[in-house]
Amino acid sequence: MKKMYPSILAVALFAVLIGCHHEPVNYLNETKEAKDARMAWWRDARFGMFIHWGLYAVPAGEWKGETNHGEWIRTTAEIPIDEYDKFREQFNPVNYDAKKWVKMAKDAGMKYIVITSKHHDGFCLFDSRETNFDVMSTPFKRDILKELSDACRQEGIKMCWYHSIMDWHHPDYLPRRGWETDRPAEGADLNRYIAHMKAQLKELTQNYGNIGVLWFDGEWEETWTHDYGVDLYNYVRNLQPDIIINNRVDNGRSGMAGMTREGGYAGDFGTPEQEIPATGMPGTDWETCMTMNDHWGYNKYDDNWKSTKDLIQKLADITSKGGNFLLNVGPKADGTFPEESINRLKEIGEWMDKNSEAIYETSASPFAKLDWGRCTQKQTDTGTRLYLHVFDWPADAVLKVPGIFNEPESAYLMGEPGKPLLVQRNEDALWITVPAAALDSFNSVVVLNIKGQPDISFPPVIQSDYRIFIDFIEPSITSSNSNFEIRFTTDCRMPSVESPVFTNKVTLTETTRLAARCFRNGKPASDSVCTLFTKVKPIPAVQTGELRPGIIYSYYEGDWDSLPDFSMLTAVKTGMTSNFNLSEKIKGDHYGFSFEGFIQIPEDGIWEFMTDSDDGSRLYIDGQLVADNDGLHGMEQKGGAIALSKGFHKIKVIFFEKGGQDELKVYWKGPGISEELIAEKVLYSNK
Ligand code: FHN
Repeated sequence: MKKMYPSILAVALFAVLIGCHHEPVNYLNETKEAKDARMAWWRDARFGMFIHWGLYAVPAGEWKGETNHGEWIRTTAEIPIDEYDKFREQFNPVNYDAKKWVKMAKDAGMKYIVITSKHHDGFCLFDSRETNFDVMSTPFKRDILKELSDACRQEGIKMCWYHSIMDWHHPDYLPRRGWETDRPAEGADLNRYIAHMKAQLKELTQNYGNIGVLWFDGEWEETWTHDYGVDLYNYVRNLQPDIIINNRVDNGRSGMAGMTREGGYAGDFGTPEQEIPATGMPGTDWETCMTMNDHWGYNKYDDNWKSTKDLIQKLADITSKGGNFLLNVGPKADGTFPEESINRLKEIGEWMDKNSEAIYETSASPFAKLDWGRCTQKQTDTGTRLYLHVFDWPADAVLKVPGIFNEPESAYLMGEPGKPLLVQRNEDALWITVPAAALDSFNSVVVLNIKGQPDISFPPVIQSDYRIFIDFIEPSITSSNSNFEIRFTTDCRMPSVESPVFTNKVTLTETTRLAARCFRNGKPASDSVCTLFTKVKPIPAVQTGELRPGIIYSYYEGDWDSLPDFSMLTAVKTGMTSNFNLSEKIKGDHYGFSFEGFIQIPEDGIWEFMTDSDDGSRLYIDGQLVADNDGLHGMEQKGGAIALSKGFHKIKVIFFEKGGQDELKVYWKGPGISEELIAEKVLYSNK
């Protein structure tokens, strides 16, 4: 039988196929060097534009008379899917001009744009082969993301996508919304949805040129697992190896604080939302995303706009902590930005035109805290350039930079290197003589060049469990430099070389304003720090009348972004419950509780109470607010302390849930009790 040899074409095709097939790479094993190279442009950029745009711009926040909706309107207004889909017929942004959008971002000093390719509602702003629920099924019939990515490429702006894992439209996504009786989940297959999502992500990373960041969101529902997260991270990286992916691809994010928990979760940077971390986090990449008003998607009634001054100072604050700032615009249904957004972008751009050197390619401040503003820094050939962002211009025209031991090389106002400012050493500080009037009403940058790497000493840290005490309190005072001597005063005056030395404790028996400062070789070596400790009397136990186990709950329903005044609302139902739990809820979102009763305090002392909740909560003892954990957020714990006498005290906890995960835990801690959930056995009511 004739030996059949494959044609050369067949062999070549086979070779190509073999050559194209490569084992997927597990990028979680990426080296630090490789990640640093990939993240470099993003770390240098510091400032980007977030854009939330979609069908929700059509109702613009309003539905049946309610006007506080945003991009969540399909859920917050419980709009049945067929009714929501009708917005497609009205989506015709005839004034959309991608080049204008990109120019506004670029002129504002933004280096990248992250736009919602698909938000939770499932509508796609791009021409997707995988669905008809996209812009091509609207009267507009143009691929919005194609036009935007082309404009970005022309202007040297990085194009990035926000893509929601949670999808309220695709029949295979699970879970359904609690209120969605019109969409049974029978037959839904989450893995089939994930295959659909991956197919769209392939379109988004293959059809629109190089994409800078994939900004995932909607990862918090119980169906989205760590395994799915790691798989999706690697899937996208294998599509475009140099892409950057946020930590919402996986489920390791710690609520709205946004950082990634320990445990090998995927994601290249943390995503604090609507908040800025209190301090920098060396070695951690993070980006704060924030709205200009109170909504991500356009709401025509929302006029609670942040001022340009506030936004510029937030940019400096974030950059001084080593983070990026992703500032949001919610375009209108006609394709234009709200005027208020345009104006703020323009004013930010005017500031950036003069000061962007103090933002781009900078690293975090070497100082712990500066009373008058912030600091960013860059390395120079001979040392370090410090950019001093002065929010509060010194009335005496002397800018005091504390705790710095470097020799100054020069100082000048940003943009005026030819006009040197006088720099003098005064103990641990460098004093810079500046003009009487601030350079900029929002944020004036003074440049200080110093020799070598920053040699900064932080003020001491005054520590104690509480700031209140009954009989006495013994705060500790520590310094980051063990060679320093710590001296203190008890009236908040700046400690001097004559002040007493702190050895291992100081006992306070009266209300005291404790100040501390570091000294080196008998000379001041840092700024000072001052903390108030207050002597208090325990609140006497209350008269309760006859008690029985359990507390009273009142259950409410409504759409809130923060805790309402439940006393002004009518409860859907009330009753007795054994503890602070949500078991009596009727709906899965848009509800709230008020719990009231008495707690039995076993002995006199300082008692700490904490709530850990998603969304907001507050705790009161005898009518006094002790734990304030209000707001829209993931699980977050906040607490406070109060002095109580042994016996019964009133306790009240209020809680609200808007949407997504919901949970409430209430803890206490006190003499003989380490932090634990408040047990049923100490809760009573007299009704
Ligand atoms: O639910 C979304 C919300 O609509 C918005 O997209 C923000 C922006 O990061 N992320 C989620 C809320 O945390």
